[in-house]
Amino acid sequence: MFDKILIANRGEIALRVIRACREMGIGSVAVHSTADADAMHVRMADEAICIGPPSATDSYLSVPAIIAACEITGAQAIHPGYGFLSENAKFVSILEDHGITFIGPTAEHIRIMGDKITAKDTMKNLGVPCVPGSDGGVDTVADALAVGIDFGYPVIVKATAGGGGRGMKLATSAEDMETAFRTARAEAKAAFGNDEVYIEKYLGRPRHIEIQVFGDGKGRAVHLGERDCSLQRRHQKVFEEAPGPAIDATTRAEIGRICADAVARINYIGAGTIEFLYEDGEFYFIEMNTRLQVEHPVTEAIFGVDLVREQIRVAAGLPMEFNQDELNINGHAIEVRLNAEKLPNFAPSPGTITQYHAPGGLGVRMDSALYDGYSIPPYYDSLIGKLIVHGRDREEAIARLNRALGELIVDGIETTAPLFDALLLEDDIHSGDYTIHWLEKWLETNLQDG
Ligand code: MV4
Repeated sequence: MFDKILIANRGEIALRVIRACREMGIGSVAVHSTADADAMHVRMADEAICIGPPSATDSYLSVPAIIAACEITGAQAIHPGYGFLSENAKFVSILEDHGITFIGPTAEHIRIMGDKITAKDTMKNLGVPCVPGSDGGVDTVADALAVGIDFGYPVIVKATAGGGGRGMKLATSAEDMETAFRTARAEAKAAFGNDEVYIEKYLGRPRHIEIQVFGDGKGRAVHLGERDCSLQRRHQKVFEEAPGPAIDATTRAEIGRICADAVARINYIGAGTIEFLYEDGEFYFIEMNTRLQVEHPVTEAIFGVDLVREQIRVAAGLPMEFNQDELNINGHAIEVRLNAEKLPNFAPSPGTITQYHAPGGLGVRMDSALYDGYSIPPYYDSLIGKLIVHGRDREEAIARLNRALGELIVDGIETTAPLFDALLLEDDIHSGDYTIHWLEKWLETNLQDG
């Protein structure tokens, strides 16, 4: 096992990894920008090193600075958290050259899943159901129009280098296609330096269901069920739950098995998430994320596993601590994301926290790096905390969420907490009856969202 792990991240996820290290008797090294000198992850880690100025490009994304920090502190492994360098294949191969272990998948797996055409082709060949559409990339308007005829409109043109909603264009009819195709290509070229696009049948009212998988890198893999992350605003998730209100045990076992088998066959190592659109009882693969996700705690809550601990174990060559038949769901969990943003327009709201009180009690987990007097810097993501509740069933989880939101105090800045108070008044939230479009529609009518 490693003696010391460097955490190449900040905020709540850095604390999450430091906590796992401490429970495992592993030393932790925080890295930070000059803007984060007073951040909680710096205080909580065993050691801390300043790696650069406020701009993430020159600090949390600086590969030379992070490798130097490993060499100075003697850290043998790096946990990347999410975002920043977590899905950067180049970074992973550079670490290999330096004899530093990356706590995550191989550079090759990151590369495969980072290119959405290759990812889809790989998953299709592994028996994972995919959205009907073009066979690989589409190079010309004529080919795009042919795909439109084959699959029927509407279709969606997606950048292979995109993902997470970046670089997509809808074509509702053949008349739309040329513009959608050319715009998608031009935007992809500008945003990613890669203009390759592919085309899919557009699904009109799906849910976003993602399957948590975990591999040991040696041909064994399990699934930990699904999360329903349909409640999103501008491709940012705001409310996530597990299990999914629309998924029954048989359906879960079936898609879970397909996903676990697929990642086992490629010797995938560590945590991964296979994203699907789910409509009319069918799953359609869209993307795979090769990292620990923000919303991983809802899965941890219902399965009673520590995903970060397991990531560290398999990275050190140890086996996973569970088999598929030991993984049973206990109850229901919900996560809401607290952002330093002002409603109704979700404008960034950095500033100094004059008072912070985290909710507690049975079935409540607050993952946050806030503290009284902390100044939220304006340079990074606006996520300031995740409130995760767990109950014996969905109804109890919702009651607990309502109760915990009542205990939460974050003064000095604006947060998205009031959004959740309002959502909990909605019948559709109580019944679990929502698709990927529910939240945006609700915001239009309820928050005069811009
Ligand atoms: C789609 C789709 C409908 N049909 N693909 C957006 C993010 C990216 N991961 C995939 N996305 C979508 N792909 C087909 N063939 C609708 C979306 C989509 C979406 C997906 C998940 C969660 C929220 C969303 C919001 C708008 C569009």
